Amino acid sequence: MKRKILITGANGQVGTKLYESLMEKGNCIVIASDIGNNKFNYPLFEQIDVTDYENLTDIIIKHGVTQIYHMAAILSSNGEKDTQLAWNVNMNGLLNVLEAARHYNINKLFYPSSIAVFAGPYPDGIAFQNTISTPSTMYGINKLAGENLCAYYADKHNLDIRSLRYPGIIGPDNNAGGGTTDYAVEIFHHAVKDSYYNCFLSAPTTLPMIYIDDAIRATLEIMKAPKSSLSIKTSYNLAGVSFNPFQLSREIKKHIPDFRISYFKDHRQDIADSWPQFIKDNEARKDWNWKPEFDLEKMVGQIINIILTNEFPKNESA
Ligand code: VAH
Repeated sequence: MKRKILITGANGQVGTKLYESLMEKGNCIVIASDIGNNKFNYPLFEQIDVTDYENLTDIIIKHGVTQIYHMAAILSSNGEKDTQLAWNVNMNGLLNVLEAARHYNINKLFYPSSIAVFAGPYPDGIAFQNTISTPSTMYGINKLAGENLCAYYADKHNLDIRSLRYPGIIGPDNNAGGGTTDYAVEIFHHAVKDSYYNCFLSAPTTLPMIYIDDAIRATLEIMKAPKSSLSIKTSYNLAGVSFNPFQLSREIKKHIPDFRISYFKDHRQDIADSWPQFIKDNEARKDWNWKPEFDLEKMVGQIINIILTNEFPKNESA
């Protein structure tokens, strides 16, 4: 029988790409959902507010959902602007998804965590899988609590829940929103359009990042991995490539020589300063053979090429 997959937050940066990749893989029916409207004209779409349990379960029953990728969240920057909203969506929304999973036989669930669960400073800026974390943003607190809530439900209710601590996700679609790492998405569209970008983080702010194709592949790989091979019950560290705005701008200049960048820090600098610069993902590499394919040079080349050839389908202008 075909898997019936529900994606919450399908209008988001990761949700849109996840939908495409699942459809490409085939042999499944994918229901896109979001609190917003069907802005990407998904063939199968439902408007879901994950904080509304009845709304969520009505859709799960209607479509006979068997798997959920729970991507709906309020990210780090927006979470600091409205902590009540962040708690409600990130915690009550997750609780609703977990309760629905146990009551409606969802046989596999993906929960996106984040390197935001860490708050340094760390020796050499490195966070390991079991580094003690005391997150200093509402989003990071939510994601760390969410990891443990998922582990609790997996244990108490025999749910199969897989989770990754995503770094900052970078791709050609200009639809990142509300995050601290959004600069590394916006910069490309400004570079192509104006050859100039005013960055809200300082030049040397190194953060763990990952190209969206790597992030999606990691997601599908961990969902496919044999459960017996997974030793981490909360969420796996995932590393792509770490870089800072200066290094990114230097790589962009190889493609757009007259590109200029200026730096004007805003509230997101404090958030970025609380995060590690580097992630060790040894457990992901050991348990399910994770390995990133995109370094900074390959990532920048691919993104600029896609933007210049206008292949990106889901963008407002920069
Ligand atoms: C954010 N893009 O900036 C997200 C991510 C590690 C960063 O969690 O909030």
